[in-house]
Formats: sequence, C-alpha cells, structure tokens
Amino acid sequence: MQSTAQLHAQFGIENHLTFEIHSGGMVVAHLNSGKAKASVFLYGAHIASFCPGGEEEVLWMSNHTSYTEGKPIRGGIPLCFPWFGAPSTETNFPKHGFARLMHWGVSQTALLADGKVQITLFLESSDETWYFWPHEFKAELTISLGSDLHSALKVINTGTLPLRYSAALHTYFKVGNLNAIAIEGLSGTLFYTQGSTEQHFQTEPFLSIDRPLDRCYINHCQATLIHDASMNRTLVADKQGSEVTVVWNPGEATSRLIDDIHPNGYLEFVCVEAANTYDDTIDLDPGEWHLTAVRISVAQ
Ligand code: TA6
Repeated sequence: MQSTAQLHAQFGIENHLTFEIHSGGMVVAHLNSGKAKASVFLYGAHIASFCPGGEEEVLWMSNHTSYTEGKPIRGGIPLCFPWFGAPSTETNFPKHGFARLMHWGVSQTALLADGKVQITLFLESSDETWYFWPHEFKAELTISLGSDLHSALKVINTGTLPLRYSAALHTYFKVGNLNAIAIEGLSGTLFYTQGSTEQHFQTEPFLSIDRPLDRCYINHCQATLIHDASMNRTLVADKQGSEVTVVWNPGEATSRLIDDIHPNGYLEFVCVEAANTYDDTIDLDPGEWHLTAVRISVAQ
C-alpha cells in the first residue's frame, strides 16, 4: 500500500486532488473540480461524498459506520463485485462480494480539458481474491467529477477462461425525509422483491416509500429521478451498462437490527443502485470487458 506522501507525489493535482488519512486510518482521496467536491476511500473504492457547489451533500453516510477493515462502509456508494447479494458458493463469504473489503490502488489521475477531475482505482486478481473467486481479472473504477459525478466500473477478463460476475454501484442517496420522496422513472417496469421469484409490474408513475422495500427492477436502463420535497431538489441517477435497478430501504424495524445505521437513519436515505444481476449477470470471454456506470446529478 502506498503512503499518502507517495500518493500525493505521484497522483496529487494542486487545488484539485489530495490524499489524506481519515480518522479511521483509511486513505481517502478528495476531488475538487471547482464546481463540485467528492471523496473516495481507497478501501473498497468507496465514494463517500459528492457535494455540488451551492448544494447540500448528495450521498448519505451513516454516523455509525466504523471505518474499520473487514467491515463495509455504510453509506456513499459501496461497490458490489464480483457478486451482488449472498454468495452462491461458500455461505461465509462476504455478502455483495469482496471488492468493498479490499484495498484498491490508484492507477491514474487527471485534470481534463473540460475541467473535470478524474481518478482511476484498480483491483486485480491475487491470491487473496482467488480464495473467494478463482478468476483472473482487473477491475477499474474511474470517477470523473465536473458539476456532476460519473462513476464507471470496468471489469476485464485477464485470464484464459470465461468468467461470470454480478455487480452493483449501491448508491445511498441522501433525502430530507424518506416519507416525502417520489421516485420517477420506474413505471411500466417489472420487478422482483428480494428473496422471491415472483414478478410484479409497477404501474404507478411515482414510487413512494412508506414501508420497507427491496426491489430489483429488470430490463430497466433509463434514468431514475428522486424528487425530494423536503430538501426541495431532484436527484438524478442515469446509468449505462446496467439493466437492473435496485431500490432499497430497510424500514424502521430492520434498520434497528443493522448496527451501523444510526437511529432513524433509514429516514434519511434511499438506495437506487445500478446493478448487473438476475438476467443481466455479465459473462466475459478472455480479453473481454464490461462497463457499468452511473452519472449522478442534481436536476436544475
Ligand atoms: O441492494 C439491496 C440489498 O441487497 C438489501 O437486500 C440489503 O441487505 C442491502 O443491500 C444492504 O446490504 P449490506 O450488506 O450492505 O448490509
């Protein structure tokens, strides 16, 4: 692992990109495009903050997340790879894959001609990943920050055999009051409820969340808009390379059982996730790659 001094020397960009050690001991990169700020932990390639100029924070972070290795960070954008949900092999393997529990390296940073600040983090197959998943791969997360935040996960099959994976950019959007939001963009779409194989169809133009919800919308490629009346703003998640959108909020009872969600924290977020799962699980032949991306913005 590189020290923050080494990272600064090799990848720092004056006034735009700095590295520091977070109070929990993890390295965090701070991006500033002049139009927005964002932070990403190298542990898990975990985006923890996105704040467009003049706006409040867009991503929710739990006050109770521990920032300790071996435990996923709660909030922001956890990166689920190479499986989404429960492991299909060993039941003691981590839920949502191992990528969010590993240190990622930095491979490049740039200040682009259009003023965007970019950082690419990477994770490659190693003895540690082979223990969980016997495949040769390289995963890269490229974050580009202008006035919006673009996050793109590229997975490359670097081996000689085919591989299959599922993934998600598991975004926790910060909302003023869960009960006062209306989610647009899911109407006319089939969905599964977590743990069930029964399909449902959403007819309502807007989804309100007045109960625990864990849905996987399938064949869904369009943008999702979160209208938040209490914060007087609309958040937009527009994605590429993902045909499943997961919408999740645990509700009060389940959230009380999740030790790293602070009391009543469930009222402050909704997860809208760009996923590759169900029929959109990704198969890669040797040398092939796939990109899953989401652009997050505040509607003007
Ligand atoms: O994406 C929804 C989901 O799979 C839910 O079922 C819920 O468990 C959530 O992810 C959070 O998972 P985590 O492992 O981060 O607690």
